[in-house]
Amino acid sequence: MTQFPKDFLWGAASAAYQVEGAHDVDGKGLSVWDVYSHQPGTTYQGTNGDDAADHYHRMEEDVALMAELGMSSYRFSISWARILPQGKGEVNLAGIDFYSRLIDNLLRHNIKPMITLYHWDLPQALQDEGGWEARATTEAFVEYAKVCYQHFGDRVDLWSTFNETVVFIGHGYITAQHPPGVRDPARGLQACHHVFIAHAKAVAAFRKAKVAGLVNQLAVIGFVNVLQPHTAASSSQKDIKAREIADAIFTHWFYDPVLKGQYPPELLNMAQTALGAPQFAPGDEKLLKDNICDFIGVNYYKREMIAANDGESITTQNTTGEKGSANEFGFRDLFKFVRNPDGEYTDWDWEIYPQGLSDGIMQITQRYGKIPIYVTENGLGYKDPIIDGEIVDDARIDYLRRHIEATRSAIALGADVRGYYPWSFIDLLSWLNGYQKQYGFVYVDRDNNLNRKKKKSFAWYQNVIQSHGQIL
Ligand code: BGP
Repeated sequence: MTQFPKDFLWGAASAAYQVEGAHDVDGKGLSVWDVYSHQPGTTYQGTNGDDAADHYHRMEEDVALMAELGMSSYRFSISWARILPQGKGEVNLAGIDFYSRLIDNLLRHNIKPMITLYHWDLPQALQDEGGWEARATTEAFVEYAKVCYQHFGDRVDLWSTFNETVVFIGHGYITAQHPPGVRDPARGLQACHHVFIAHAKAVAAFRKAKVAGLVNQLAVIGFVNVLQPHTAASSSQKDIKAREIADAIFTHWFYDPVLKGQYPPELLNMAQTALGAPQFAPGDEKLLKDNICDFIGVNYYKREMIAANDGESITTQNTTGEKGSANEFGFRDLFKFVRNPDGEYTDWDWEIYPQGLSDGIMQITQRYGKIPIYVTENGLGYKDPIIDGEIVDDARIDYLRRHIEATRSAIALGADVRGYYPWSFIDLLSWLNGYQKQYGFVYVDRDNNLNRKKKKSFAWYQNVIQSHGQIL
């Protein structure tokens, strides 16, 4: 049986807005999520991240739990507005201090930090100036990235710029479920282009700064995408064609610019003809071409079944009332997302399909060559049963076990997978689903002072890590 490589990282992931809380203390500026989640009707029962898991104040306790778990890496995001309250200009030293202490604590326990610079929490001050639609935001992002390189670059080897552009742009500008809550695909495509430009500029600045990481190895910088493999619902030509279109829109559009340095040409042409966007500024092509990133992070939760749409109108809303299905993304003439009649689904209607993780990794490896890949998120959103005071999350153990096996299969097939980060280390805020959708190895008692308690999966993952994947 294939072994995990010797240096394979066993991690877990989180994001600032979902875990930190302390949304307005110690000089932090407001982010778009701080503002948006306070508007009526935007989130599940009005939940927000004001307190989240209060990781900001309990960081040392949390890192001690990570160490007990045996994690060799921790993926977290930096809150831009904690570092630069207005998005640019004045630096908030209390924010620098928090992340600096976090990094030092991790290193003390031999846990490699992996930083995500942007996990959706744009400073509101920049949104007020146009957000990602404004070209100037790309410059503000580079300014912010450079502050992070300067303060943390001597200790952090693994960096990524953006998390899941398809989600924050798709929901921000097409389904209107994330800030800025717009329904306008042309504006979305322009905003999306600026994200790729901001990424390319931040990669250029990273290389120019020769960010060293620990012991003067050159640190690396990547990009994190959703990995959502598509399967044709039947072997009919029209479903196969529909699947190809879904791949081009949801996968190639988001991976090609950072791994090939260009958009898929046919799709770019279609978008520019139909919507007049994205518009390029002089030099953009070269910027993308010159700044291919070092690795790709993939977040995998589910696959999607695709069929040709024969003109019927589709509305989907799952049992929990969560909206945001990809069917709402506005490509109804081209294809539709269908349920797998034989599929295994979560309470939120996400298909559990471990093979999709290995298939997706192999699709990337085939399209872009053998690039380093990290599985930067993977996990089960679940209402964990509490039996006699114990959190018995067997379903999570089963989900993770099968997906770690799928990761191993991809390695056996020749992919260069270097780490696996379950979502999440701790129960945290689900953007649109509040605190009822749990993901962590560590439970947070929301009725009792946010106290931490280890779940059954904690001991299980501890064994997985200790045995380097042997006990699966
Ligand atoms: C990913 C995000 C994470 C996390 C996860 C689970 O798309 O990068 O931040 O939220 O999805 O999603 P949800 O909370 O909607 O279940």
